[in-house]
Amino acid sequence: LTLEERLASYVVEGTKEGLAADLNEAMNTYAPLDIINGPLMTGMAEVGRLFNNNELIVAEVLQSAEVMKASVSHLEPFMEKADSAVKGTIMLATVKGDVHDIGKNLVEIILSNNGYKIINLGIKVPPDQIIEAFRREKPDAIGLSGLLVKSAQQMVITAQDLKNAGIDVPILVGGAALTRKFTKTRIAPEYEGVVLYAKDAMDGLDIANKLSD
Ligand code: B1M
Repeated sequence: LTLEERLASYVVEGTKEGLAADLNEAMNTYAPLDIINGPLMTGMAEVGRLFNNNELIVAEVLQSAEVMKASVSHLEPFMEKADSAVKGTIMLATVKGDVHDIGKNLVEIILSNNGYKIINLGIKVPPDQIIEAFRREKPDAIGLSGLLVKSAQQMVITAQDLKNAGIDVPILVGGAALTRKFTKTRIAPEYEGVVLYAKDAMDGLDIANKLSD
């Protein structure tokens, strides 16, 4: 197997044996984030495909998730960090009913490495908890992540509840449950603030930077 194939296969097989050495080798050629977005995500897409075909069970997918998390932790110290003043505070949450957090945590790493203070509320976060934390922390924007189809609907509910609570800061939405079609009109036409879709963590950073300019 090539190095790229081996990296993808750690995720698919859910094994960490040899992972650290191969990640180190990959860093001779690739930037840390490109290793995640490239071979590791290829592996995760394959895990999704196998899971969908009932060829993997939840316990096995959890092991794949562990490999992905371990890889991100291993690569994190080598990621570029902007030495800038705090550009703003962003609150992140995986929406109610959804436990997927690898993507959200990657967004946290990228944003915090690039000058944002992040308040990560975790997973399965109901709207009232987001509202409560918003009042306490007063972030400049709220980021919602969701990977399940029903999470897209949960974002609509969350945005409505935020509006009803008088909140109007920008909302950033992302996660595999969404596509470019999830614009403000689709998610929260009546929300007073902007609602923007980010396809990945770097896109999320670009949007945050545009908002803070
Ligand atoms: Co789940 N799962 N899972 N799962 N899981 C999916 C999402 C699924 C597509 C797999 C499949 O069937 N093909 C499917 C959803 C089907 C659907 O709704 N259409 C699914 C299912 C069904 C389920 C369960 C219901 C299974 C069950 O119990 N029967 C269950 C759900 C439990 C729940 O949430 N209530 C479940 C559970 C799990 C595990 C716990 C085993 C594990 C998650 C572990 C964890 O996160 N701690 C897991 C995993 C790992 C996956 C897949 C295989 C991989 C997800 C992942 O981590 N990708 C996933 C299939 C897939 O996506 N290919 C699948 C890597 C991650 C880096 O990407 O999160 O997309 P992602 O983040 C990207 C972008 O989306 C974006 O940036 C990141 C890249 O830079 N992004 C944002 C994400 N959030 C953002 C926020 C932003 C901006 C960008 O701004 C705020």
